[in-house]
Amino acid sequence: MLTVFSSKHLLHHGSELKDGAITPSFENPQRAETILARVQSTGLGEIIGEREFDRSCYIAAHSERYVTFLENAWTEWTATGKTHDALPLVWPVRDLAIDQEPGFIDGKLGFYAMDAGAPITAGTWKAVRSSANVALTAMETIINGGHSAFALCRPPGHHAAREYMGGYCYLNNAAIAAERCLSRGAKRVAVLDVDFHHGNGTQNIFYDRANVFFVSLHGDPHVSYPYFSGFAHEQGIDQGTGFTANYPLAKGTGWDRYREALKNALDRIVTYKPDFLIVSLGVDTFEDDPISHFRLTSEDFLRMGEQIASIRTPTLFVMEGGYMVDEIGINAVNTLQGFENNP
Ligand code: SP5
Ligand code: ZN
Repeated sequence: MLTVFSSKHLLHHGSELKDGAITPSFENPQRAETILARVQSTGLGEIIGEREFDRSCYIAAHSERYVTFLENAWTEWTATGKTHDALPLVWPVRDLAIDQEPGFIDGKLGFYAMDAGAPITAGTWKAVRSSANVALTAMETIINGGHSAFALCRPPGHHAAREYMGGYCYLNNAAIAAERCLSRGAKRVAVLDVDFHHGNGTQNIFYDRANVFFVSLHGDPHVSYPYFSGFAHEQGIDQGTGFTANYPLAKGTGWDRYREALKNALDRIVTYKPDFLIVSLGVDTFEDDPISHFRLTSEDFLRMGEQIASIRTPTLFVMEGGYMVDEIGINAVNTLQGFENNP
């Protein structure tokens, strides 16, 4: 399988608000480097760099003003004299002014963020852009006839909505790739999100759409981040009704229960008959992940890949979360090898 990778991800490394303290983010550069090393040591396939894409590709999935914010945020932040990471402080919840962009960076950060888990640093925009370009480059190879590809994206994307960042995510790489293949002639695309956390951003972007079927398996939001989305009753709206499917799974879910939910999700995707499948590949479902509570083993990721391959659809894997750095490479590449091994 072809891998697309950009070392520009190294430009992004920051902190997050976690358990009441600002600490180094779990989402660190070592993650992508470990996955890359595993791609190399297993001989998964060719590794290529990313191409440049026009900003209009990002605006297909995000608002223009949000992309402008991401482009300028670090400059606006440092113009106030600060040199440390930018994190939001105040949010427009419920009865507050939710539609009016503030004129000052401190307000903008809260306006365009769902949490204090997506720091803006000096290199963030360059890395974020390269991550989206990695997904677009990999998507392009599939549009041009490839059966599968791996976009080794960092930072991840699935918590990023049309107009906000959060959960280590800024641009939604999977959503940007989905919009790209639709604009290149695809009629229907399915996004299967297997990250431990609900892909609230991808759901937000496609919630009222029938040409993107979004399916997510994740920790039950009653007890797991992002807490405010991913419930089973969220199934889409207007024309998109029935084209979002959520499988919240209990704390401690292991392979037996996971496999059943995945089978059900894949059956629904087959019925939808997508031209392309995009897998938001988070491996934070691993038993030793430091911020999650499913119980998948490294072996289980092989089976997950095999199961995904069984639907015989051109597939783009987009890297999302996974924080057990020692094992993240094995688990991500096991999924890809499982996919390739399924005859
Ligand atoms: C892409 C992705 O996987 N983003 C995840 C963002 C999760 N951020 C909040 C995590 C809070 C976990 N708190 C549990 C701490 C256990 N010590
Ligand atoms: Zn996650």
